[in-house]
Amino acid sequence: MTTPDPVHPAWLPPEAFRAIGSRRTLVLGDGLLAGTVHDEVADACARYGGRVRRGAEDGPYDLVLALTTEPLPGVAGEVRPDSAIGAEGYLLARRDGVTVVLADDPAGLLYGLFHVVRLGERAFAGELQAERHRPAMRRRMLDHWDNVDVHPVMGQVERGYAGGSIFWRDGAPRGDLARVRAYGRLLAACGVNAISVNNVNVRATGARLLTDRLGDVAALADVLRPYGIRVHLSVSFASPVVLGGLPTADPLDEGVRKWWAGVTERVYDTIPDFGGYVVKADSEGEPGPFAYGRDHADGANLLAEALEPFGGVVHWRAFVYNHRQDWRDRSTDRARAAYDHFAPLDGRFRDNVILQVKHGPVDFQVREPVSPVIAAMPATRLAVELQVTQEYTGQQRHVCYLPPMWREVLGFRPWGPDGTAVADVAGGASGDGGGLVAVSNVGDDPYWTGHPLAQANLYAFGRLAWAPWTDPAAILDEWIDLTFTPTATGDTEALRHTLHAIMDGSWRTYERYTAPLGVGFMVRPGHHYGPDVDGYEYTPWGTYHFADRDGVGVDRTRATGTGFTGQYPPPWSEVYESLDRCPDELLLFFHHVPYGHVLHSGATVVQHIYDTHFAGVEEAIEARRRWEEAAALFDPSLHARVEELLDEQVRCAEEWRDQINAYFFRKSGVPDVRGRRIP
Ligand code: GCV
Repeated sequence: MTTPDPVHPAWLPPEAFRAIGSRRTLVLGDGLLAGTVHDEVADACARYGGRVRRGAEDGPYDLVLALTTEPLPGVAGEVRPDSAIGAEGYLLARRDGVTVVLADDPAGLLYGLFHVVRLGERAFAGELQAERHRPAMRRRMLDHWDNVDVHPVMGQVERGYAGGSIFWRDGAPRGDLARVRAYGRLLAACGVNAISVNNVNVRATGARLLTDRLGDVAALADVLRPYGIRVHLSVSFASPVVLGGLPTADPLDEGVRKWWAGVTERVYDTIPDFGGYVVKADSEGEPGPFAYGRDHADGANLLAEALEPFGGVVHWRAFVYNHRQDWRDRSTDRARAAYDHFAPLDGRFRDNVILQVKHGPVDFQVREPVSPVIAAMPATRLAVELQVTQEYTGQQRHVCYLPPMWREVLGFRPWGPDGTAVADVAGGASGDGGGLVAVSNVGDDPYWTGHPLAQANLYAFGRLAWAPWTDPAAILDEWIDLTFTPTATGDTEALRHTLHAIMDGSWRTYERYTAPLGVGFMVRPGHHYGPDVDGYEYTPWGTYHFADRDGVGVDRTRATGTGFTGQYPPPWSEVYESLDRCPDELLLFFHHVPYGHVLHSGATVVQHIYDTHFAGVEEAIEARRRWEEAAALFDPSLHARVEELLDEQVRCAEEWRDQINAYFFRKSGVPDVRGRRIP
């Protein structure tokens, strides 16, 4: 593969700071993050000839970035608001030739600075009425599934498609803190303010990060702190036993409570702004409270109690299901599991527990309904978990711009059109909800994300966590402008056109050539890349499609199936229950239907399968053509890398098309009405 030299700057190339760097800037305010703002501007000025001052001095200035606690000179004083701007927020205005960013706290100044970076020259033109910006989610977090030791099957990064970890290598810190700092800077620029630094499947050395290897975590926290990013740690529920030598990890045992309290106190002695713990318990073999006859509220509250004196939180994952199922037992339904385990516990979690719920009821498939847990726990703080790493969406070998899917999830209204949206549940009524969390897609690859265009997913996650109602195409524009400005040829419009043509619809393209109509999981077992229709069909993991010679899909109705539809409030409990009203794209998630069933689109199920698979491949081929045609617009090594990956995408899409179409043709015996060749 072609590689850039050295690490790709992603959405913060030096040119992104040209407009600021050529101007006169005043930074007013104390504290670490205000210092970061000053240093960012100073670096830009050193490159582009502007100047920056810190502390009141005579102007004139083109840009003033100031805390509202400071005496504000000139225009900054004039635009000072009467009411609080709020945590991490900022006010942006331009008057009489001066651009002003005001914030109540230094984090707000930092986010305001990056807003000015996004605007570029536009930040210094005309007038701008004061605009207030505040994050919709207080917590905007990335989880790293980075193993500290190399796992024999999962490697250094579980479900990582961008090389090794930027934090760990072979059981030790990787030691490249400059890279970690650069990562923190990129995250701050898109609005992320927390990361957890090790895999939720906590193993060997990963577990010890909590105790004797805590210094390794502190080193990461030190370089991320100047960018407003708090560090969290995945911990093993069995830690009192495996690290502390206690005979039990029972959450109601006094010795266990004391152990967690002591360990947590030491964590905060070392890392005073530590964010908290992330826990995967009683899930896919990880230890948890069930071993002691306790439930998830008992387990989560144990850790929450230890964290509470220090303001820390526990992210307790709701990804709990039976992974030892028997396909013959049609009453056990993996989709039901999270709700069945957690909904009855609503109201029992301490205030500093955040229940982290995957956005769909199964596992990050290309299409799933929104998890019913999100609407079932009004007395619990919920975080919604997304997957930026493309485990089931092309593994960063395929272009798959995910924000259109995330935007649908965040905009979904579980209680119907007049009810609250998922984004509001995660944001919380008083702004203190659990927020948005995602599994990171970053590794030590020179482009950060393996596929250079997968950078856009990371950028967009942060932007949607800040402002969930933003149009994904507008976020893509931001990312394009920052990342590719100026273009190799100066033809920005053509470049923008090319990337929109390839990326805007790429999630739907991926859906078309992979598993149809929401049925999910037709991937190869284990690594999950490429098609294998029956790969999981008879395994214990509980991810079945039930295709036979007559039909396909999972009957999750109350009338005749697993009853999963009953986990939704109305109107969705009724919409999903009804064969007539269920949206086409989720039909096979909720219903088992004959191949001749006619969709709202007018096509039969089996014809829809054929049509979408042929169309999806055509779209992938067209994306490759567009990319080839645009060679002159991009840096040659980036262009070459994406071109190789698009070849693989087309190959893999054809493989999906042929396997899926052949499978359903052979099962159903129904020929394609258009007479195309099906192997
Ligand atoms: C970290 C899926 C993935 C696992 C992952 C798990 C989880 O099952 O395949 O690799 O484990 O989700 O979210 O915990």
